[in-house]
Amino acid sequence: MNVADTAEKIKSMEIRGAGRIARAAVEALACHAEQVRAADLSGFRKEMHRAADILLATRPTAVSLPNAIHIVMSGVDRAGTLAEAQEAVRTRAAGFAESSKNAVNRIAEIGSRHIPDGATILTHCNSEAALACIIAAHRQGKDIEVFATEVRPRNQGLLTIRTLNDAGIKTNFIVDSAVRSFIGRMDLVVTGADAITVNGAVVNKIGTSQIALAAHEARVNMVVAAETYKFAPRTILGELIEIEERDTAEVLAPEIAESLPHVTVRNPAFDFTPAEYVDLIVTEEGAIPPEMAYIIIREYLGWGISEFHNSSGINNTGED
Ligand code: RUB
Repeated sequence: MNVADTAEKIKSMEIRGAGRIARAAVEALACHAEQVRAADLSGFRKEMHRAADILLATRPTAVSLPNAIHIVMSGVDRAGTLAEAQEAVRTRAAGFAESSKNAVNRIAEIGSRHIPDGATILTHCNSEAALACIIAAHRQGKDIEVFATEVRPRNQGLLTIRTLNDAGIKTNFIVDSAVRSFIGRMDLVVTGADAITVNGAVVNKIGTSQIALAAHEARVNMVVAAETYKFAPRTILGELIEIEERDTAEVLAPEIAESLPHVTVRNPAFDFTPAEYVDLIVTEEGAIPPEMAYIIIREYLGWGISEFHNSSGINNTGED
């Protein structure tokens, strides 16, 4: 799919979820590289950066998006010839898509070991990585039951219960505000992540932090399933993860909102769960405590603090 269509679908959330957004973005870059008629390397770079910027501007929170684009664009920036740059986009985009799928499979394998036979699990939003763990545990023959939240305002819970139903997993569908009423019955909470900061805080769908708090109070383990490209390198420099505020019409019909001049509707799409409320992060490289986030950023994303010297952004680091 081309860059404009992909960007539109990401904005409108037809393509959503951090992993899927990242894969769609690199596929769009690969498609763009095929279509661009550039006379030379510098023209090609310019065109590719323009496309990357359009994709980067779609949604601000999921760090998988800039991380995936960085993987492809650093190949463009390092290439010595036009042909090398074109080849770099092809191989890096395909490589990212492949490793992203492998990462989810590996997370499923590792995460499912943390789900005991007979477990009741709460999940929130619609996370490919979290559901992969749950489905893998079910396929191993474990008798599990899931509680899935509705996820106001966009109701991603509907996607989750369809997937769980199709997998033949016993599932309960609850409104978001029912979490604390049921949390005492859970053995585990399993969610995904849009971003993980250097101090191990997990950014995920709005409501995740309330669930983590309820789980902490009830002494229920909170497990986050997240590929290493969900870790946010630039938080090493103190950069904050931007929490997307979406259209208020998702929350309240404009005609009602307009009739209430003293009411301001807010619609943040994500929140932060501090590391102290997260027991484990399951990555494709293994299950880690959130405090190990810096190591993941340095070892697996290849970004240490030195990466940032002479670097003003992902478009011009010139490094992998
Ligand atoms: C999706 C969401 C998911 C993470 C992880 O939010 O918060 O939990 O993106 O998903 P939205 P995955 O619906 O607003 O994109 O594991 O699939 O990457």
